[in-house]
Amino acid sequence: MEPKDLTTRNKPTWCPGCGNYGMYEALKRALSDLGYSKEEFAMVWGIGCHGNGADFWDVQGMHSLHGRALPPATALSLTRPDLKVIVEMGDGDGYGIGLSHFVHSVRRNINITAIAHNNQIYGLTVGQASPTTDQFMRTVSTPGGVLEQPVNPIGLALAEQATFVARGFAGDIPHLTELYKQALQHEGFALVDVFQPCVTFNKVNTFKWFRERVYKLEETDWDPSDANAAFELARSTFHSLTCTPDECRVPIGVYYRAGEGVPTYNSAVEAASVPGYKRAEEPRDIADVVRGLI
Ligand SMILES: Cc1ncc(C[n+]2csc(CCOP(=O)(O)OP(=O)(O)O)c2C)c(N)n1
Ligand code: SF4
Ligand SMILES: [Mg+2]
Repeated sequence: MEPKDLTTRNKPTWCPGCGNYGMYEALKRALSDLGYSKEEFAMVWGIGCHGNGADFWDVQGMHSLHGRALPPATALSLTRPDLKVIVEMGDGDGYGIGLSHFVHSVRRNINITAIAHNNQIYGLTVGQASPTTDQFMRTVSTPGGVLEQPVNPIGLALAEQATFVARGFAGDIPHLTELYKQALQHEGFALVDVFQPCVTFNKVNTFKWFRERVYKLEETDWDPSDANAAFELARSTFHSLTCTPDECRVPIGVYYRAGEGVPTYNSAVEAASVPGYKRAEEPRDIADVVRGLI
């Protein structure tokens, strides 16, 4: 399967220069490089500009509701363990209305690769503040500037014992491709939060803004097996609206990868492999249970 085999005849409707192009190109390359066939994976999208990718990908899957990509993906992951399930979500979608699904999916360690198109704005609905918009940024919904601090998705995932957490940048397709490959090979919940500049509605966090600030963790002495260090990194490198390239550096790469053997929700459902878990001997009729209660 070549990257071009994953493309429908529909012409993408994204704005010229949108970060979604780079993100989807990287994912196509990653799937092709790993030798997937179309029968071996499925994709679930939320609603947003990122979600319009559903029209441009020739794959099996589902274009779900705003904020609700993870629940149907969870069902798919549990009922079709033979599939690699990939979720594409937006920052408004996955970290706003869908935040609880995100947190619970992480703590369950459900076997899903979740990719966040983090453009720090509501793109599709024309430029309102999202949960990851920089504090004090003016948007159409926050004319005086955003008052509250943004959600920190990397920190949040790590606080919930995530087993794979990475961050990418849509402006570096080869690097992002490698991150996707690692995430897709991970057994359990893998988060790849990707800075995806929205060239139309986010005039602050632009390609240039990120190019001046990103650096690659693997080019440092970073140890991705240290969850506490990853959490500290997520907190200390949280960028703000006004920080200069000297003041804030933005790490991209794998923040944390757990060692092998952490049970997934999928393996728990399969029982036995989780110490201490005991499956009910016989399935009980729900009517009997209710009768026992009254
Ligand atoms: C339940 C529900 N609430 C609100 C909307 C309207 N809506 C559609 S997309 C969107 C925000 C999109 O922002 P984001 O998730 O960041 O995606 P982007 O467009 O930036 O890729 C909203 C509020 C909706 N479709 N459904
Ligand atoms: S509005 Fe922003 S996120 Fe949406 S297609 Fe245009 S540039 Fe991309
Ligand atoms: Mg967005």
